Amino acid sequence: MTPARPSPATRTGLVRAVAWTLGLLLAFAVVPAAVHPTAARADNPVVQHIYTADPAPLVHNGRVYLYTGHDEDGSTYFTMKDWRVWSTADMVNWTDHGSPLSLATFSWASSDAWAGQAVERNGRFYWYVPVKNRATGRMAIGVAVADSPTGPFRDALGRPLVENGEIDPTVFIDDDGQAYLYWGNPNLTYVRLNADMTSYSGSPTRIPLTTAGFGTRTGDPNRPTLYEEGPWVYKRNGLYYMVFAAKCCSEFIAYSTAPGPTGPWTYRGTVMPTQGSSFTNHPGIVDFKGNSYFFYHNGALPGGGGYTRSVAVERFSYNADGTIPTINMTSTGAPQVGTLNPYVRQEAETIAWGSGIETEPSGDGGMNIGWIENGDYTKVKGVAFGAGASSFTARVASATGGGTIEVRLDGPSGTVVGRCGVPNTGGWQTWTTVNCPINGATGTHDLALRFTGGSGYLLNMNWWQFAPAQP
Ligand code: FUB
Repeated sequence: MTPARPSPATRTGLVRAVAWTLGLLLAFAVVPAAVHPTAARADNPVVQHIYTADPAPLVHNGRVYLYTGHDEDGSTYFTMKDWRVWSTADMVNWTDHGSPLSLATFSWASSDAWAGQAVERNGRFYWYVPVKNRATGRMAIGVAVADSPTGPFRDALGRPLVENGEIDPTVFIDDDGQAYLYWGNPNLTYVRLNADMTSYSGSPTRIPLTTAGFGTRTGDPNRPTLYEEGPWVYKRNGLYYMVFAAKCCSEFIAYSTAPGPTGPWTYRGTVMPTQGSSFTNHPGIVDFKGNSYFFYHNGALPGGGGYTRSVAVERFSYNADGTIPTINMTSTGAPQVGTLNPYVRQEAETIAWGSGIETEPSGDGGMNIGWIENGDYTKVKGVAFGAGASSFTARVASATGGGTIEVRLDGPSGTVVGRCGVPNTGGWQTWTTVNCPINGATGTHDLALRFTGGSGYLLNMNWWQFAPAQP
């Protein structure tokens, strides 16, 4: 790292516009948070420092892992080179796990890191993704494997798992252990995966796209049903659900159900209407800590649109008969489940809302936040200080004059409860620990870490932790 840090491509425009937008959001968010400090709500979209797309959530060991694509800044096509992983324990504070899978993982892939899904089986994690096969010029489905939900992932086969020129794999493992891979646009195909999850038995089979099964599309004689792409298959109370992006364009989210994993499918209607400034959408559904969550994407961030998308989430409840209610996009998102513990180490890249920051792999372990300038901040929600905190510790680095971390309650304009100075440490990855006293942090509050100093980049942060007033 050099002292004069080049701006990453992701920084231009997006973060400044996010800061501008946040001013509007705060007008609505700050007052309710002060009145109901424990009823924290997430801000959609889930991630603010890069564009994300094609969400695929996975529940594992008390966390939701969210696998996404990554739209490049200023993109004018689905110019996607890598995938990203995020996770949360409370649905509002999301940890950035970086990019453990990219086109480079697949030596045979040339482009198009599009919509995939990761599943766990026997302690291993299998991530199915569509990419373009350099040799054939066609879209194919690759599979990567890892021993952890955050990777690193490696190409399991060194070649495509299946290839028919189509995209958007979803994987479902039935109660009897039989796994199914579904994918397709314009067709919808499935194949039975073997227990190794990297090979299959039998031939890929087309699911009949009937109007009874997938609804009626008008105006396109080549595509008589609503099915477009992005299938998401799961089972609930003995009923099989296929949620998918419908019609084009713009897409909405629809679903069908079946008595078995291979059908016959019956069209059930709309999950999410066409909304949100992106002509595509993509579903992902999980149950977590007693609630159901619907993930999708839109163009909600500044500069956002059909090729610069952002993943968002809503909580929902199934109707008594198992049907899915209509879910609308919101900017508030899902309520927080539980609180964040400030007395254990928290990653700096665990963020409910960030303004101006970027992330990068850290030489100190995990990821760190960086490219921080005067006025930038991160916010986490629902921090349970209890009887009170006495001090704040942060792991920091700076190749310049450093800056100050303002520790604020309730938001970036909220009460300052502490200030921590950060010196020049000799490099952006030369890490030291700073500590400062805290006064007035009691109860449960949102917490903002606001960075101040001169011009240019101030500091990097890897983690932070408070000490309780009475341990
Ligand atoms: O993100 C690239 C493509 O756009 C996905 O594969 C489709 O589902 C659509 O979201």
